[in-house]
Amino acid sequence: MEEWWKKATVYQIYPRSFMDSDGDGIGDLRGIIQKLDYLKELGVDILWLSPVYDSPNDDNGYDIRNYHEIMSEFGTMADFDELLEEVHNREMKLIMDLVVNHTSDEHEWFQTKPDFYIWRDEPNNWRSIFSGSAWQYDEKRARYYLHLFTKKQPDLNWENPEVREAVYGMMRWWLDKGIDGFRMDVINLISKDPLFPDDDKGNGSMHYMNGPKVHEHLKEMNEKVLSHYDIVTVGETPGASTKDAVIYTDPANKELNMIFTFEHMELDQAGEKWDLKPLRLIDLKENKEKWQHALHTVGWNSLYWNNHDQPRVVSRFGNDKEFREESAKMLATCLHFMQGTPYIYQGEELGMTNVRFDSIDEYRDVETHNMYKERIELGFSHEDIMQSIYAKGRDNARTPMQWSAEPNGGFTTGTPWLSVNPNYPEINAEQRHDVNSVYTYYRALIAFRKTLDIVTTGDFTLLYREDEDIFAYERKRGDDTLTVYCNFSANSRTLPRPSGEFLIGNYEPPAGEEELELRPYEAVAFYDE
Ligand code: TEU
Repeated sequence: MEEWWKKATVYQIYPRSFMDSDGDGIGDLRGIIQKLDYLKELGVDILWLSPVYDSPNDDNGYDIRNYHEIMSEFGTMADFDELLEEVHNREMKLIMDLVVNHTSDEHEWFQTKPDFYIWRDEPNNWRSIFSGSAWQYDEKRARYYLHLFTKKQPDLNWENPEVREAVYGMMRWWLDKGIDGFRMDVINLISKDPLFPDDDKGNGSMHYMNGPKVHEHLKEMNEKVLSHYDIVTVGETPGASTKDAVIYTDPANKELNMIFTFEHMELDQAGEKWDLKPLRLIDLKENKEKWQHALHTVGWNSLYWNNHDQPRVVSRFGNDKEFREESAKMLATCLHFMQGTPYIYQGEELGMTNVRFDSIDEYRDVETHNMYKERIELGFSHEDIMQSIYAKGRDNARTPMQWSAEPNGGFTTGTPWLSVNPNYPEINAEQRHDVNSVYTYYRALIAFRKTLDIVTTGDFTLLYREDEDIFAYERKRGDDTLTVYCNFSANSRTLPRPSGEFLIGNYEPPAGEEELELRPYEAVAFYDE
């Protein structure tokens, strides 16, 4: 089948925070429909919806109660069908989040089919990714069930063939509706070591990340479901190495089209994600280079800085104070000219930033609250914990989309479920009318990907490897060269001017024939045909 997703750009929508059409403070499907022209104008090809299924929302929809119903706050199945039709009318595609490592404990399966889940008489020492033990005692069954995430997200037992058939049936049901693919939530956690050994060095993850039967299960899923449709699949795979990625994405293996690596999201963490450490640009460069090389001509990369679980990249790797617009555009340039399919997370195209609420009560995320309680008990100070939340908390990404300078950023006429970032009067989507805005810049980058084949097919060479401020690389295809220079610092720097024509940059085109001065957070791309 044609690999149309290689030239595509994906836009991730977190429906709860995208657009509220009915004033209840929660984003919804009709709100998304209202904004489809905005997305079409941006030029993105594929929309990925975070979960919209019926859910008690312990983890904002990643705890599914019924895979065949729409969450009531988001609308109805009729709204969904209309959304899908309107997306297709605009020649875009729609992919859904597939959450099948676990369900909600309120799913009918958990109530009536205990064999669908994982039970033990005694817990082992594995830890939940969201704090505490990964095992919860169930009074009714007098046994412990496994939950790698919250207590309300029991893990499915993929060893049971009935579980697999039930999941495949559900997937076919959505694909037959005409959706264009899946983003598969923690799909590399579905196979656990059947001995459930204690983990004396870690939290247990080595016994379930990329586990013993994960490739067997994915091949079966591909054969029985995916291969029958012209779709795109991306696996979310924390802890996957480049070696794992080759196995998941090499088309000869018939598993997935691409995966999300987490390695570049862990370079600014010391121990757990909450233990902060500054990013060394050299580490980021080495890491991106490794992934570019490992999958070139073998598999396929996904490219991302942001999603609903990560802080805003302009606050994280850029400079959201003095150089917000410059650094937002620089980061986009750096990512979008690499090989792979880029993912833009809602608001990234506006240069939206992290948020700092004074009180823990203003936060909504279950991971943040669990960590807060745990660390207070461990003796961390409130101030220290808040610093971690400001830097890494998931609600940084989840504050509502900033559409305009109207109250609540034009997101809702009611009270938003999570406060809007107070900077909405300056940072909002009205910037799309400004030719120099972050939005307009993203639009141009998205368009280049469609017209310049070298972006999709060219090979990758890292330049100035030892430089601590400059991320520079070359893409080559035949005699053509695309050169990208990105300044990750507020210092000006002078480098030899690359050959070819100036293609795009985040300042006025640079002067100088031999040399090129890179201004603070400047990015430039040159194309030599
Ligand atoms: O996230 C999986 C994952 O590994 C997370 O632990 C991620 O590393 C963490 O959120 C970072 O703080 C997926 C979803 O993207 C996330 O929203 C869900 O909460 C989680 O699975 C459970 O479904």
